[in-house]
Amino acid sequence: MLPIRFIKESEFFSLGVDFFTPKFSRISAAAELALRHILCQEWAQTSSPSQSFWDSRNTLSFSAKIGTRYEKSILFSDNVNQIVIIFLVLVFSLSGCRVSSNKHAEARYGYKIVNSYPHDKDAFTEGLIFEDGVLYESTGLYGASSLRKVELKTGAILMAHKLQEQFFGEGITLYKNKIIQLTWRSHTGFIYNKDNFMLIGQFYYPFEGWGITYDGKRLIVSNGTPKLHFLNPETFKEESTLKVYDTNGPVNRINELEYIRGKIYANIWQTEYIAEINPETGEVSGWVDLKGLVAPYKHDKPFDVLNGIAYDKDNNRLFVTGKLWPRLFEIKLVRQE
Ligand SMILES: [Ca+2]
Repeated sequence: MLPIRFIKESEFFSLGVDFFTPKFSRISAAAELALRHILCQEWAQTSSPSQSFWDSRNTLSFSAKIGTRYEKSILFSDNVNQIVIIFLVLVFSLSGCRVSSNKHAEARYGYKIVNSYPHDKDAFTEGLIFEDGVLYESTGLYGASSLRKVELKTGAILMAHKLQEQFFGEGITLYKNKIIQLTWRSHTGFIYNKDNFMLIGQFYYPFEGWGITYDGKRLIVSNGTPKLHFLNPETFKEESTLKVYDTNGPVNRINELEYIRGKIYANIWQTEYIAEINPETGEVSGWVDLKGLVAPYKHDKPFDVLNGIAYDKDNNRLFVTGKLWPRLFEIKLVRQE
């Protein structure tokens, strides 16, 4: 079972709440969780956003289709917490749904380790790609961010470019002969010549930068929310967005990305899961569970999270690693029943 994901303000819109009032931000954690369950349940049943809103007088209106039943409720209250709890009771008494309902419509994958290779245990891995027999890696943290060319078999750093201290390196991808690198909160992307890491340009984007990949037409950027941004690779203008969801609702904390044979693979920050995403619909078609991958390896400080997916398209090899991990793994996905 996947961990419960809590709502943040930025998620409210993606959950189908049309209007947001400051009052709403002050609801208790318990009420927040209850609301999330309502919306996720409804989302799972209808695969379309609910119609709900809070107006300026602190009134909640919510329309929900639960299974084959359709109910519209308009509730008034001065107490937002109370509204949410009342509504929770109302919805579940009408529908007979259980909050803990957890369908597993997505494919489930485990893994088999094919090979493992040394990885710089001081590399706070934020981006990873494979091209022409070598890895390219982006590392984060202020003052330690870099772009690297790395030999697969030895983990040796063949070439490196250090970012200025005010930049926190994030995802990278390859477009033509250029490496494009995101930064976390600087709204700045860098464009390098792949062969010599010469900086040949930079661009602006109005959201946080987490992961990036390229589908052959557009850059796909994650920002830690369920929303993916599709950018023109020449102009960096946004062409569309896509909301990612599974049967439990929107999938938050989407991090490092890799486009592999028509699907987007995404690390989910602070979990040991990779989501396999349909780029047309945003639907998660599979979950890869990588629990235990790095556990056998000793380290002088705690490992950070799984992060970094690279694909060798010529040899159909899949590589994964993590932040401060001492190993990088070639794995095969194993379908589970
Ligand atoms: Ca990647």
